[in-house]
Amino acid sequence: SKPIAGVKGTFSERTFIAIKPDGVQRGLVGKVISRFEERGYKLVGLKALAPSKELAEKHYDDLKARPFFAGLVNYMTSGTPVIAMVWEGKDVIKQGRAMIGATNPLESAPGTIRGQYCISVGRNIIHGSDSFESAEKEIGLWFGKAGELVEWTPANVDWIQSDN
Ligand code: IDP
Ligand code: MG
Repeated sequence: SKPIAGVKGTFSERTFIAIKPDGVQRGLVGKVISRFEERGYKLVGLKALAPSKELAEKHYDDLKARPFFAGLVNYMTSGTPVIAMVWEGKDVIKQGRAMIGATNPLESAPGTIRGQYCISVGRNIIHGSDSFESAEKEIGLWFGKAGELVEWTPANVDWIQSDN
């Protein structure tokens, strides 16, 4: 069966995108979803959850030695939900990162999600997987249970996908 993050470089490639608690509190969920929808990406998984400390720590495991790690985990586990999503489509991992913008919103290009909606690295409203390997890990972590992702074909698929 295909990898949980789809097949890299094809229309089945998948990425993990999460709207962080500040994005939810600030009412930006719809705007973020619209950007991915309007680009032509397909939503295959979506849920609201207040992540446990264990989940937040596993998600950011690569940053555990950084001085901001404890604050980052507290921010993610505030009790406000995170909106966890899986988006699918060609080059969605790299394009998703480009749409999100630089980690520090003050360095994010205007017009990117962070460049439009935030000004603090510690309140940068959104997460996106940074590589195929990260997407596999993160989708597995947040959508590990069978049946949480949906295989479907948008009615407008031929108006979005073409190999020529
Ligand atoms: P990314 O979210 O753009 O992939 P990472 O370097 O993976 O950036 O960092 C993960 C998250 O940790 C950032 O999105 C941000 O919320 C937080 N973070 C990163 N650097 C800092 C910092 O210097 N101070 C506070 N929080 C930070
Ligand atoms: Mg990262």
